[in-house]
Amino acid sequence: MAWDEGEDGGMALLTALQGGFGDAADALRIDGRTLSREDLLGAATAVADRVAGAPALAVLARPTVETVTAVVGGLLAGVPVVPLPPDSGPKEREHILGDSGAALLAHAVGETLPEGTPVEGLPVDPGQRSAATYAEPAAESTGFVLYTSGTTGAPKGAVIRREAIAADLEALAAAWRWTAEDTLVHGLPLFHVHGLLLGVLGALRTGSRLVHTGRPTPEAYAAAGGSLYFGVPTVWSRLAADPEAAARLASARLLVSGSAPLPVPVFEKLAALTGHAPIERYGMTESLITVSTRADGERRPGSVGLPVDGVRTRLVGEDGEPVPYDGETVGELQVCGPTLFSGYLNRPDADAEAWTADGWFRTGDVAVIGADGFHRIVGRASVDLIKSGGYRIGAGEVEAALRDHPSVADAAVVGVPDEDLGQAIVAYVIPDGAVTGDQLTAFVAERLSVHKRPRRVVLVPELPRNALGKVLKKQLLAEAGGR
Ligand code: MLC
Ligand code: AMP
Repeated sequence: MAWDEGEDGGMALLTALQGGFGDAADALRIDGRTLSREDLLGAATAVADRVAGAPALAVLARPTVETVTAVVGGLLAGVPVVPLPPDSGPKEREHILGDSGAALLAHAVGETLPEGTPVEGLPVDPGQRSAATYAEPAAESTGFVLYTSGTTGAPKGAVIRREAIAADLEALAAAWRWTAEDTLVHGLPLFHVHGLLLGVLGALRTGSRLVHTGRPTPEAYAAAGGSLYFGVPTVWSRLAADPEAAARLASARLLVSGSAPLPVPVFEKLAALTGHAPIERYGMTESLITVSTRADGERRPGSVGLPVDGVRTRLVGEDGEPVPYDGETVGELQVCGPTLFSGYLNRPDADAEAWTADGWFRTGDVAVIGADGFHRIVGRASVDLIKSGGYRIGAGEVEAALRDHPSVADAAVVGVPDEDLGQAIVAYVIPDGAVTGDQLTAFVAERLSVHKRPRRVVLVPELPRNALGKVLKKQLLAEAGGR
Protein backbone atom coordinates (compact mmCIF):
# COMPACT_ATOMS: atom_id res chain seq x y z
CA MET A 1 0.00 0.00 0.00
CA ALA A 2 1.36 3.38 -0.98
CA TRP A 3 0.81 4.89 2.41
CA ASP A 4 3.48 6.65 4.41
CA GLU A 5 3.60 4.72 7.65
CA GLY A 6 5.33 7.51 9.54
CA GLU A 7 7.85 7.20 12.31
CA ASP A 8 5.57 5.47 14.81
CA GLY A 9 5.30 2.38 12.67
CA GLY A 10 2.10 3.59 11.19
CA MET A 11 -0.89 1.39 11.38
CA ALA A 12 -1.23 0.66 15.11
CA LEU A 13 -4.55 1.95 16.43
CA LEU A 14 -4.27 2.43 20.17
CA THR A 15 -0.85 4.03 20.30
CA ALA A 16 -1.69 6.33 23.21
CA LEU A 17 -2.44 3.29 25.41
CA GLN A 18 1.15 2.10 24.96
CA GLY A 19 2.44 5.07 26.96
CA GLY A 20 4.63 7.92 25.82
CA PHE A 21 1.86 10.50 25.91
CA GLY A 22 1.64 10.92 29.67
CA ASP A 23 -1.46 10.00 31.60
CA ALA A 24 -3.98 11.57 33.95
CA ALA A 25 -6.68 10.20 36.24
CA ASP A 26 -9.22 11.85 33.94
CA ALA A 27 -7.61 11.19 30.56
CA LEU A 28 -11.05 9.95 29.55
CA ARG A 29 -14.23 11.45 30.97
CA ILE A 30 -17.43 9.89 29.76
CA ASP A 31 -20.77 11.16 30.94
CA GLY A 32 -19.24 12.23 34.26
CA ARG A 33 -17.12 9.11 34.96
CA THR A 34 -13.36 9.14 34.51
CA LEU A 35 -10.62 6.69 33.57
CA SER A 36 -6.88 7.06 33.19
CA ARG A 37 -5.34 5.44 30.12
CA GLU A 38 -3.66 2.92 32.39
CA ASP A 39 -7.06 2.08 33.93
CA LEU A 40 -8.54 1.68 30.48
CA LEU A 41 -5.71 -0.54 29.29
CA GLY A 42 -6.00 -2.81 32.36
CA ALA A 43 -9.80 -3.04 32.18
CA ALA A 44 -9.87 -3.52 28.41
CA THR A 45 -7.19 -6.21 28.65
CA ALA A 46 -9.46 -8.04 31.11
CA VAL A 47 -12.14 -7.95 28.40
CA ALA A 48 -9.61 -9.09 25.78
CA ASP A 49 -8.79 -12.11 27.99
CA ARG A 50 -12.45 -13.15 27.88
CA VAL A 51 -13.11 -12.56 24.18
CA ALA A 52 -9.85 -13.58 22.49
CA GLY A 53 -10.61 -16.02 19.67
CA ALA A 54 -14.29 -15.06 19.34
CA PRO A 55 -15.49 -14.49 15.75
CA ALA A 56 -16.83 -11.04 16.63
CA LEU A 57 -17.78 -9.03 19.72
CA ALA A 58 -20.99 -7.02 19.71
CA VAL A 59 -21.13 -4.09 22.11
CA LEU A 60 -24.32 -2.50 23.41
CA ALA A 61 -22.99 0.95 22.63
CA ARG A 62 -24.35 3.33 25.23
CA PRO A 63 -22.13 6.37 25.80
CA THR A 64 -20.41 4.85 28.83
CA VAL A 65 -16.97 3.81 30.09
CA GLU A 66 -18.17 0.21 29.76
CA THR A 67 -18.64 0.67 26.02
CA VAL A 68 -15.18 2.16 25.56
CA THR A 69 -13.68 -0.62 27.69
CA ALA A 70 -15.42 -3.33 25.65
CA VAL A 71 -14.51 -1.78 22.29
CA VAL A 72 -10.86 -1.42 23.27
CA GLY A 73 -10.88 -4.98 24.67
CA GLY A 74 -12.06 -6.34 21.34
CA LEU A 75 -9.45 -4.33 19.46
CA LEU A 76 -6.64 -5.47 21.78
CA ALA A 77 -7.59 -9.11 21.21
CA GLY A 78 -7.95 -8.63 17.45
CA VAL A 79 -11.66 -9.51 17.56
CA PRO A 80 -13.90 -7.55 15.16
CA VAL A 81 -16.13 -5.16 17.11
CA VAL A 82 -19.79 -4.73 16.19
CA PRO A 83 -21.35 -1.73 17.94
CA LEU A 84 -25.09 -2.21 18.51
CA PRO A 85 -27.24 0.95 18.79
CA PRO A 86 -28.64 0.65 22.32
CA ASP A 87 -32.13 1.69 21.26
CA SER A 88 -32.40 -0.65 18.28
CA GLY A 89 -35.62 -2.61 18.32
CA PRO A 90 -35.80 -6.42 18.17
CA LYS A 91 -35.85 -6.58 14.36
CA GLU A 92 -32.76 -4.42 13.93
CA ARG A 93 -30.95 -6.09 16.84
CA GLU A 94 -31.54 -9.62 15.56
CA HIS A 95 -30.35 -8.65 12.11
CA ILE A 96 -27.13 -7.04 13.34
CA LEU A 97 -26.27 -9.85 15.76
CA GLY A 98 -27.20 -12.63 13.32
CA ASP A 99 -25.59 -11.13 10.22
CA SER A 100 -22.32 -10.21 11.97
CA GLY A 101 -21.91 -13.63 13.55
CA ALA A 102 -21.15 -12.02 16.92
CA ALA A 103 -20.91 -14.66 19.63
CA LEU A 104 -21.02 -12.27 22.59
CA LEU A 105 -22.75 -9.00 23.44
CA ALA A 106 -20.81 -6.78 25.85
CA HIS A 107 -22.88 -4.65 28.22
CA ALA A 108 -22.51 -2.94 31.59
CA VAL A 109 -22.59 -5.08 34.75
CA GLY A 110 -26.10 -4.95 36.18
CA GLU A 111 -27.70 -4.17 32.86
CA THR A 112 -30.15 -6.82 31.69
CA LEU A 113 -30.27 -7.63 28.02
CA PRO A 114 -33.66 -7.55 26.33
CA GLU A 115 -35.49 -10.89 26.44
CA GLY A 116 -34.78 -13.06 23.43
CA THR A 117 -31.37 -11.51 22.70
CA PRO A 118 -29.89 -14.21 20.48
CA VAL A 119 -26.32 -14.15 21.83
CA GLU A 120 -24.59 -14.57 25.18
CA GLY A 121 -24.15 -11.46 27.33
CA LEU A 122 -20.67 -10.37 28.44
CA PRO A 123 -20.93 -8.11 31.49
CA VAL A 124 -18.12 -5.55 31.50
CA ASP A 125 -16.71 -4.16 34.73
CA PRO A 126 -14.29 -1.24 34.17
CA GLY A 127 -12.88 -1.97 37.64
CA GLN A 128 -11.34 -5.28 36.52
CA ARG A 129 -7.67 -5.41 35.59
CA SER A 130 -5.45 -7.74 33.59
CA ALA A 131 -1.75 -7.34 32.86
CA ALA A 132 -1.73 -9.77 29.93
CA THR A 133 -0.20 -8.49 26.73
CA TYR A 134 -1.39 -9.01 23.18
CA ALA A 135 0.59 -8.73 19.98
CA GLU A 136 -0.61 -5.95 17.66
CA PRO A 137 -3.17 -7.62 15.35
CA ALA A 138 -2.48 -7.55 11.61
CA ALA A 139 -3.08 -4.09 10.12
CA GLU A 140 -5.29 -5.55 7.42
CA SER A 141 -7.51 -7.45 9.85
CA THR A 142 -11.05 -6.28 10.57
CA GLY A 143 -11.40 -3.69 13.32
CA PHE A 144 -15.14 -3.09 13.07
CA VAL A 145 -18.28 -4.12 11.32
CA LEU A 146 -20.43 -0.97 11.31
CA TYR A 147 -24.07 -1.32 10.31
CA THR A 148 -25.40 1.39 8.08
CA SER A 149 -28.60 1.96 6.12
CA GLY A 150 -29.03 1.49 2.41
CA THR A 151 -32.01 2.81 0.46
CA THR A 152 -33.92 -0.44 0.97
CA GLY A 153 -33.84 -3.42 3.29
CA ALA A 154 -32.02 -4.03 6.53
CA PRO A 155 -28.78 -2.19 7.41
CA LYS A 156 -25.58 -3.47 5.77
CA GLY A 157 -22.44 -4.33 7.72
CA ALA A 158 -19.48 -2.28 6.46
CA VAL A 159 -16.25 -4.20 7.15
CA ILE A 160 -13.56 -1.77 8.22
CA ARG A 161 -9.90 -2.71 8.45
CA ARG A 162 -7.74 -1.47 11.31
CA GLU A 163 -5.31 0.12 8.86
CA ALA A 164 -8.15 2.11 7.25
CA ILE A 165 -8.96 3.68 10.61
CA ALA A 166 -5.29 4.35 11.39
CA ALA A 167 -4.80 5.95 7.95
CA ASP A 168 -7.85 8.17 8.43
CA LEU A 169 -6.87 9.25 11.94
CA GLU A 170 -3.37 10.03 10.70
CA ALA A 171 -4.77 12.15 7.86
CA LEU A 172 -7.22 13.96 10.15
CA ALA A 173 -4.53 14.65 12.75
CA ALA A 174 -2.56 16.37 9.98
CA ALA A 175 -5.56 18.28 8.60
CA TRP A 176 -6.74 19.50 11.99
CA ARG A 177 -3.32 19.74 13.72
CA TRP A 178 -4.79 17.33 16.27
CA THR A 179 -2.21 16.40 18.93
CA ALA A 180 -1.79 15.08 22.46
CA GLU A 181 -2.10 18.70 23.62
CA ASP A 182 -5.78 18.73 22.68
CA THR A 183 -8.79 17.99 24.80
CA LEU A 184 -11.44 16.55 22.49
CA VAL A 185 -15.08 17.18 23.43
CA HIS A 186 -18.21 15.65 21.93
CA GLY A 187 -21.45 13.96 22.94
CA LEU A 188 -22.13 11.81 19.90
CA PRO A 189 -23.36 8.22 19.84
CA LEU A 190 -20.66 5.55 20.18
CA PHE A 191 -21.87 3.29 17.37
CA HIS A 192 -20.92 5.34 14.30
CA VAL A 193 -17.79 6.58 12.60
CA HIS A 194 -18.14 10.10 13.97
CA GLY A 195 -18.55 9.45 17.70
CA LEU A 196 -16.65 6.15 18.00
CA LEU A 197 -13.94 5.91 15.36
CA LEU A 198 -13.03 9.60 15.33
CA GLY A 199 -14.37 10.61 18.72
CA VAL A 200 -12.90 7.78 20.83
CA LEU A 201 -10.22 6.01 18.81
CA GLY A 202 -8.95 9.38 17.59
CA ALA A 203 -8.19 10.34 21.19
CA LEU A 204 -6.62 6.95 21.88
CA ARG A 205 -4.34 7.32 18.87
CA THR A 206 -3.34 10.98 19.12
CA GLY A 207 -3.11 10.94 22.92
CA SER A 208 -5.54 13.82 23.35
CA ARG A 209 -7.79 13.84 26.40
CA LEU A 210 -11.41 12.98 25.77
CA VAL A 211 -14.52 14.47 27.34
CA HIS A 212 -17.73 12.75 26.22
CA THR A 213 -20.62 14.90 27.41
CA GLY A 214 -23.29 12.19 27.45
CA ARG A 215 -25.66 14.28 25.35
CA PRO A 216 -24.36 16.98 22.99
CA THR A 217 -26.25 19.90 24.54
CA PRO A 218 -25.06 23.51 24.25
CA GLU A 219 -24.64 23.72 28.05
CA ALA A 220 -22.55 20.53 28.19
CA TYR A 221 -20.29 21.71 25.35
CA ALA A 222 -19.88 25.11 27.02
CA ALA A 223 -18.98 23.54 30.37
CA ALA A 224 -16.45 21.04 28.98
CA GLY A 225 -13.55 23.46 28.47
CA GLY A 226 -12.03 21.58 25.51
CA SER A 227 -9.79 22.64 22.66
CA LEU A 228 -11.24 20.49 19.86
CA TYR A 229 -15.00 20.01 19.47
CA PHE A 230 -16.88 17.59 17.21
CA GLY A 231 -20.56 17.89 16.32
CA VAL A 232 -23.16 17.12 13.71
CA PRO A 233 -24.88 20.20 12.20
CA THR A 234 -27.90 19.81 14.52
CA VAL A 235 -25.55 20.16 17.50
CA TRP A 236 -23.97 23.29 16.01
CA SER A 237 -27.28 24.90 15.08
CA ARG A 238 -28.59 24.33 18.62
CA LEU A 239 -25.37 25.87 19.98
CA ALA A 240 -25.63 28.82 17.60
CA ALA A 241 -29.13 29.42 18.96
CA ASP A 242 -27.66 29.75 22.48
CA PRO A 243 -25.30 32.75 22.29
CA GLU A 244 -24.16 32.48 25.93
CA ALA A 245 -23.13 28.85 25.59
CA ALA A 246 -21.55 29.50 22.18
CA ALA A 247 -19.44 32.38 23.55
CA ARG A 248 -17.84 29.95 26.01
CA LEU A 249 -16.31 28.05 23.11
CA ALA A 250 -14.17 31.08 22.27
CA SER A 251 -11.30 29.52 24.22
CA ALA A 252 -11.33 26.41 22.02
CA ARG A 253 -8.88 25.85 19.18
CA LEU A 254 -11.04 24.15 16.54
CA LEU A 255 -14.71 23.35 15.98
CA VAL A 256 -15.39 20.54 13.51
CA SER A 257 -18.71 19.76 11.82
CA GLY A 258 -19.61 16.70 9.82
CA SER A 259 -22.02 13.84 9.04
CA ALA A 260 -24.45 16.15 7.21
CA PRO A 261 -24.29 19.55 5.49
CA LEU A 262 -23.62 22.50 7.78
CA PRO A 263 -25.99 25.28 6.68
CA VAL A 264 -24.13 28.47 5.75
CA PRO A 265 -26.15 30.63 8.24
CA VAL A 266 -25.14 28.25 11.06
CA PHE A 267 -21.48 28.41 9.96
CA GLU A 268 -21.62 32.21 10.01
CA LYS A 269 -23.46 32.50 13.33
CA LEU A 270 -21.06 30.07 14.95
CA ALA A 271 -18.07 31.98 13.62
CA ALA A 272 -19.49 35.27 14.92
CA LEU A 273 -20.37 33.90 18.37
CA THR A 274 -17.24 31.83 19.03
CA GLY A 275 -14.61 33.58 16.94
CA HIS A 276 -13.89 30.28 15.17
CA ALA A 277 -14.88 29.57 11.58
CA PRO A 278 -15.76 25.86 11.82
CA ILE A 279 -13.95 23.13 9.93
CA GLU A 280 -16.35 21.14 7.76
CA ARG A 281 -15.45 17.64 6.72
CA TYR A 282 -17.21 15.00 4.65
CA GLY A 283 -17.26 11.24 4.96
CA MET A 284 -19.21 8.04 5.06
CA THR A 285 -19.25 4.86 7.11
CA GLU A 286 -17.81 3.06 4.08
CA SER A 287 -15.00 5.51 3.34
CA LEU A 288 -14.35 7.15 6.72
CA ILE A 289 -13.58 10.87 6.44
CA THR A 290 -12.25 11.67 2.98
CA VAL A 291 -12.54 15.43 2.44
CA SER A 292 -11.99 18.30 4.87
CA THR A 293 -11.04 21.92 5.22
CA ARG A 294 -7.78 22.33 7.14
CA ALA A 295 -6.76 24.03 10.35
CA ASP A 296 -4.11 25.94 8.42
CA GLY A 297 -6.22 26.54 5.31
CA GLU A 298 -9.28 28.41 4.13
CA ARG A 299 -12.55 27.48 5.86
CA ARG A 300 -15.14 28.34 3.28
CA PRO A 301 -18.82 28.25 4.30
CA GLY A 302 -20.74 25.56 2.40
CA SER A 303 -17.55 23.77 1.34
CA VAL A 304 -15.96 20.59 2.66
CA GLY A 305 -12.52 21.48 1.33
CA LEU A 306 -9.92 19.13 -0.10
CA PRO A 307 -9.27 15.37 -0.03
CA VAL A 308 -7.31 14.38 3.07
CA ASP A 309 -3.81 12.90 2.75
CA GLY A 310 -3.80 9.65 0.78
CA VAL A 311 -7.37 10.00 -0.55
CA ARG A 312 -8.25 10.70 -4.18
CA THR A 313 -11.65 11.85 -5.45
CA ARG A 314 -13.27 12.19 -8.87
CA LEU A 315 -16.57 13.45 -10.22
CA VAL A 316 -18.44 11.36 -12.73
CA GLY A 317 -21.41 12.50 -14.84
CA GLU A 318 -24.53 10.46 -15.57
CA ASP A 319 -22.90 9.34 -18.83
CA GLY A 320 -20.00 7.85 -16.86
CA GLU A 321 -17.59 10.51 -18.12
CA PRO A 322 -15.52 12.83 -15.90
CA VAL A 323 -17.12 16.26 -15.35
CA PRO A 324 -15.10 19.51 -15.32
CA TYR A 325 -13.90 20.96 -12.02
CA ASP A 326 -15.48 24.36 -12.58
CA GLY A 327 -17.37 24.79 -9.32
CA GLU A 328 -20.69 24.44 -11.17
CA THR A 329 -20.99 21.12 -12.96
CA VAL A 330 -22.41 18.40 -10.74
CA GLY A 331 -21.35 14.78 -10.78
CA GLU A 332 -21.36 11.73 -8.55
CA LEU A 333 -18.47 11.83 -6.10
CA GLN A 334 -16.26 8.75 -6.18
CA VAL A 335 -13.39 8.14 -3.80
CA CYS A 336 -10.41 5.84 -3.46
CA GLY A 337 -7.54 5.48 -1.01
CA PRO A 338 -6.37 3.76 2.17
CA THR A 339 -9.38 4.77 4.32
CA LEU A 340 -11.92 2.76 2.33
CA PHE A 341 -13.81 -0.20 3.78
CA SER A 342 -13.28 -3.75 2.50
CA GLY A 343 -16.88 -4.39 1.47
CA TYR A 344 -20.29 -5.24 2.91
CA LEU A 345 -20.58 -8.37 4.99
CA ASN A 346 -22.59 -11.12 3.25
CA ARG A 347 -23.74 -8.67 0.55
CA PRO A 348 -21.94 -9.31 -2.76
CA ASP A 349 -24.92 -7.65 -4.51
CA ALA A 350 -24.35 -4.41 -2.59
CA ASP A 351 -20.59 -4.60 -3.25
CA ALA A 352 -21.21 -4.97 -6.97
CA GLU A 353 -23.26 -1.76 -6.93
CA ALA A 354 -20.89 0.20 -4.71
CA TRP A 355 -17.56 -0.26 -6.51
CA THR A 356 -16.58 0.74 -10.02
CA ALA A 357 -14.71 -1.69 -12.27
CA ASP A 358 -11.50 0.28 -11.63
CA GLY A 359 -11.80 0.10 -7.84
CA TRP A 360 -13.37 3.44 -6.86
CA PHE A 361 -16.19 3.66 -4.34
CA ARG A 362 -19.41 5.31 -5.48
CA THR A 363 -20.52 7.55 -2.62
CA GLY A 364 -24.00 8.23 -3.98
CA ASP A 365 -23.40 11.89 -3.12
CA VAL A 366 -23.64 14.59 -5.76
CA ALA A 367 -20.93 17.25 -5.62
CA VAL A 368 -19.13 20.00 -7.48
CA ILE A 369 -15.38 20.61 -7.38
CA GLY A 370 -13.88 24.03 -8.07
CA ALA A 371 -10.78 24.81 -10.10
CA ASP A 372 -9.02 25.24 -6.73
CA GLY A 373 -9.97 21.67 -5.76
CA PHE A 374 -12.50 22.69 -3.10
CA HIS A 375 -15.42 20.26 -2.88
CA ARG A 376 -19.04 21.20 -2.28
CA ILE A 377 -21.58 18.47 -1.53
CA VAL A 378 -24.78 19.33 -3.36
CA GLY A 379 -27.02 16.47 -2.25
CA ARG A 380 -27.63 12.77 -2.58
CA ALA A 381 -28.38 10.93 -5.78
CA SER A 382 -31.21 9.00 -4.11
CA VAL A 383 -34.16 10.53 -2.23
CA ASP A 384 -34.31 7.24 -0.32
CA LEU A 385 -31.28 7.88 1.86
CA ILE A 386 -32.25 10.39 4.52
CA LYS A 387 -29.96 12.25 6.96
CA SER A 388 -31.77 13.35 10.10
CA GLY A 389 -29.75 14.79 12.98
CA GLY A 390 -26.68 13.29 11.27
CA TYR A 391 -28.17 9.78 11.31
CA ARG A 392 -28.38 7.92 8.00
CA ILE A 393 -31.79 6.35 7.52
CA GLY A 394 -33.01 4.26 4.60
CA ALA A 395 -36.57 5.13 3.58
CA GLY A 396 -37.11 1.47 2.63
CA GLU A 397 -36.38 0.16 6.11
CA VAL A 398 -38.95 2.50 7.70
CA GLU A 399 -41.49 1.72 4.97
CA ALA A 400 -41.03 -2.02 5.57
CA ALA A 401 -41.57 -1.54 9.33
CA LEU A 402 -44.77 0.44 8.64
CA ARG A 403 -46.05 -2.19 6.20
CA ASP A 404 -45.69 -4.82 8.93
CA HIS A 405 -48.62 -3.12 10.71
CA PRO A 406 -51.90 -4.94 10.02
CA SER A 407 -53.73 -1.67 9.35
CA VAL A 408 -51.26 -0.37 6.76
CA ALA A 409 -51.92 -1.03 3.07
CA ASP A 410 -48.87 0.87 1.85
CA ALA A 411 -46.37 3.51 2.96
CA ALA A 412 -43.83 5.92 1.47
CA VAL A 413 -41.20 7.72 3.55
CA VAL A 414 -39.41 10.95 2.64
CA GLY A 415 -36.87 13.28 4.29
CA VAL A 416 -38.36 16.77 4.45
CA PRO A 417 -36.00 19.74 4.93
CA ASP A 418 -35.96 20.67 8.60
CA GLU A 419 -34.14 23.55 10.24
CA ASP A 420 -33.11 21.59 13.34
CA LEU A 421 -32.49 18.10 11.95
CA GLY A 422 -31.48 18.84 8.35
CA GLN A 423 -34.15 16.43 7.21
CA ALA A 424 -37.13 15.09 9.17
CA ILE A 425 -38.74 11.73 8.42
CA VAL A 426 -42.29 12.08 7.16
CA ALA A 427 -44.35 8.97 6.37
CA TYR A 428 -47.26 8.90 3.95
CA VAL A 429 -49.45 5.94 4.80
CA ILE A 430 -52.49 4.39 3.12
CA PRO A 431 -54.43 2.93 6.04
CA ASP A 432 -56.31 -0.34 5.83
CA GLY A 433 -58.58 -0.01 8.86
CA ALA A 434 -58.63 2.31 11.86
CA VAL A 435 -55.15 3.49 12.87
CA THR A 436 -53.62 6.81 14.01
CA GLY A 437 -50.29 8.42 13.18
CA ASP A 438 -49.20 8.15 16.82
CA GLN A 439 -49.93 4.43 16.84
CA LEU A 440 -47.82 3.95 13.72
CA THR A 441 -44.92 5.98 15.14
CA ALA A 442 -45.03 3.85 18.29
CA PHE A 443 -45.12 0.71 16.12
CA VAL A 444 -41.95 1.74 14.27
CA ALA A 445 -40.30 2.63 17.58
CA GLU A 446 -40.81 -0.94 18.80
CA ARG A 447 -38.91 -2.29 15.79
CA LEU A 448 -36.22 0.23 14.88
CA SER A 449 -33.98 2.81 16.60
CA VAL A 450 -35.49 6.02 17.95
CA HIS A 451 -34.14 8.24 15.19
CA LYS A 452 -35.82 6.07 12.51
CA ARG A 453 -39.28 6.99 13.85
CA PRO A 454 -41.32 9.27 11.60
CA ARG A 455 -41.66 12.78 12.99
CA ARG A 456 -44.97 13.06 11.15
CA VAL A 457 -47.38 10.52 9.69
CA VAL A 458 -49.81 11.67 7.00
CA LEU A 459 -52.71 9.30 6.29
CA VAL A 460 -53.66 9.42 2.61
CA PRO A 461 -56.17 7.57 0.39
CA GLU A 462 -53.49 6.94 -2.25
CA LEU A 463 -49.87 7.68 -3.16
CA PRO A 464 -48.84 9.55 -6.31
CA ARG A 465 -47.33 7.07 -8.77
CA ASN A 466 -45.84 7.10 -12.25
CA ALA A 467 -47.04 4.93 -15.12
CA LEU A 468 -44.88 2.03 -13.83
CA GLY A 469 -46.46 2.23 -10.38
CA LYS A 470 -43.38 3.74 -8.69
CA VAL A 471 -44.17 6.24 -5.93
CA LEU A 472 -43.34 9.82 -6.96
CA LYS A 473 -41.34 10.84 -3.91
CA LYS A 474 -40.42 14.23 -5.32
CA GLN A 475 -44.13 15.04 -5.47
CA LEU A 476 -44.60 13.92 -1.87
CA LEU A 477 -41.64 16.08 -0.86
CA ALA A 478 -43.13 19.09 -2.60
CA GLU A 479 -46.44 18.48 -0.81
CA ALA A 480 -44.66 18.14 2.53
CA GLY A 481 -42.98 21.51 2.05
CA GLY A 482 -39.70 20.21 0.68
CA ARG A 483 -38.12 20.54 -2.72
C1 MLC B 1 -36.96 11.51 18.52
N1 MLC B 1 -37.82 11.68 19.52
C2 MLC B 1 -39.06 11.51 19.05
C3 MLC B 1 -38.93 11.19 17.69
N2 MLC B 1 -37.62 11.19 17.40
N3 MLC B 1 -40.24 11.59 19.64
C4 MLC B 1 -41.34 11.36 18.90
N4 MLC B 1 -41.29 11.05 17.59
C5 MLC B 1 -40.13 10.97 16.97
N5 MLC B 1 -40.11 10.65 15.71
C6 MLC B 1 -37.51 12.02 20.89
C7 MLC B 1 -36.14 11.57 21.31
O1 MLC B 1 -36.20 10.24 21.77
C8 MLC B 1 -35.84 12.52 22.43
O2 MLC B 1 -36.48 12.10 23.61
C9 MLC B 1 -36.50 13.81 21.97
O3 MLC B 1 -37.50 13.42 21.04
C10 MLC B 1 -35.55 14.75 21.27
O4 MLC B 1 -35.08 14.09 20.13
P1 MLC B 1 -34.21 14.78 18.99
O5 MLC B 1 -34.85 16.00 18.50
O6 MLC B 1 -33.79 13.71 18.04
O7 MLC B 1 -33.01 15.32 19.74
P2 MLC B 1 -31.89 14.55 20.35
O8 MLC B 1 -32.35 13.27 20.91
O9 MLC B 1 -31.26 15.54 21.24
O10 MLC B 1 -31.00 14.24 19.07
C11 MLC B 1 -30.32 15.20 18.31
C12 MLC B 1 -28.89 14.75 18.16
C13 MLC B 1 -28.93 13.33 17.62
C14 MLC B 1 -28.18 15.68 17.19
C15 MLC B 1 -28.22 14.79 19.49
O11 MLC B 1 -29.68 13.32 16.41
C16 MLC B 1 -27.58 12.76 17.43
O12 MLC B 1 -26.92 12.33 18.38
N6 MLC B 1 -27.09 12.70 16.19
C17 MLC B 1 -25.76 12.20 15.86
C18 MLC B 1 -25.81 11.19 14.78
C19 MLC B 1 -24.41 10.75 14.40
O13 MLC B 1 -23.52 10.59 15.21
N7 MLC B 1 -24.18 10.52 13.12
C20 MLC B 1 -22.87 10.20 12.61
C21 MLC B 1 -22.96 9.10 11.59
S1 MLC B 1 -21.29 8.75 11.01
P3 MLC B 1 -35.76 12.06 25.02
O14 MLC B 1 -36.80 11.51 25.94
O15 MLC B 1 -34.57 11.15 24.83
O16 MLC B 1 -35.38 13.50 25.28
C22 MLC B 1 -21.18 9.68 9.64
C23 MLC B 1 -19.81 9.80 9.01
C24 MLC B 1 -19.45 11.19 9.12
O17 MLC B 1 -22.09 10.29 9.23
O18 MLC B 1 -19.27 11.87 8.11
O19 MLC B 1 -19.36 11.60 10.26
P1 AMP C 1 -22.95 7.77 7.23
O1 AMP C 1 -22.72 6.54 6.52
O2 AMP C 1 -23.93 7.74 8.32
O3 AMP C 1 -21.64 8.15 7.65
O4 AMP C 1 -23.47 8.87 6.24
C1 AMP C 1 -22.71 9.31 5.16
C2 AMP C 1 -23.41 10.40 4.42
O5 AMP C 1 -23.48 11.58 5.22
C3 AMP C 1 -22.69 10.84 3.18
O6 AMP C 1 -22.92 9.96 2.10
C4 AMP C 1 -23.26 12.22 2.97
O7 AMP C 1 -24.50 12.14 2.31
C5 AMP C 1 -23.49 12.72 4.39
N1 AMP C 1 -22.44 13.66 4.84
C6 AMP C 1 -21.43 13.44 5.69
N2 AMP C 1 -20.71 14.56 5.88
C7 AMP C 1 -21.28 15.52 5.13
C8 AMP C 1 -21.02 16.91 4.89
N3 AMP C 1 -20.05 17.56 5.51
N4 AMP C 1 -21.82 17.56 4.02
C9 AMP C 1 -22.83 16.93 3.39
N5 AMP C 1 -23.14 15.65 3.59
C10 AMP C 1 -22.39 14.94 4.44
